[in-house]
Amino acid sequence: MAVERTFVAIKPDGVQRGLIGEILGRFERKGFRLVALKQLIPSVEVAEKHYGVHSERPFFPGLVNFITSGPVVAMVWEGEGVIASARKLIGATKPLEAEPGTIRGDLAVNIGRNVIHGSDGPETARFEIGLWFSPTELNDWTPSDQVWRVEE
Ligand code: DAT
Ligand code: MG
Repeated sequence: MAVERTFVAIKPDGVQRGLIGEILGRFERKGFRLVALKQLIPSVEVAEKHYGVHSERPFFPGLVNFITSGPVVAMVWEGEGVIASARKLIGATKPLEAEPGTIRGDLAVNIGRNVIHGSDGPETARFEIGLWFSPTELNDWTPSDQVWRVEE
């Protein structure tokens, strides 16, 4: 399985509800590597590009309004198969359909307040990492205990 990078963001509801530590901890404990992290209030321009595929949907204006309403914690996580695995950790888009044990399954009830975003594939991951981060914000590093997570 290839080492990949994915874009993950804790949405304003997750930040406001004090869930940053809880969510970061789940990715850390799983064994993925944090290669970028920042808190920002996204511009409307970034939000509209980020959710561009949904621009014709009726919920789009509300979604952009919500995502720009306060601080977001933007991250890039790295690891084997991290793109699909992060989506599993996050759970289904509708929190009431998300399995217990997933972030949305454990921590959310409403589709419009589902706490977290994760890229849905390799193309999206590349696009979203480039949209939210400059290359100099991404840190290449190897955790000192990596040998206990990954077979060489
Ligand atoms: P995901 O965030 O799981 O990738 P998505 O890409 O289909 O889901 O939609 C992006 C976000 O838009 C989603 O997290 C919440 C919001 N959204 C999606 N469908 C919606 C709907 N029917 N009503 C309100 N918000 C919706
Ligand atoms: Mg999506």
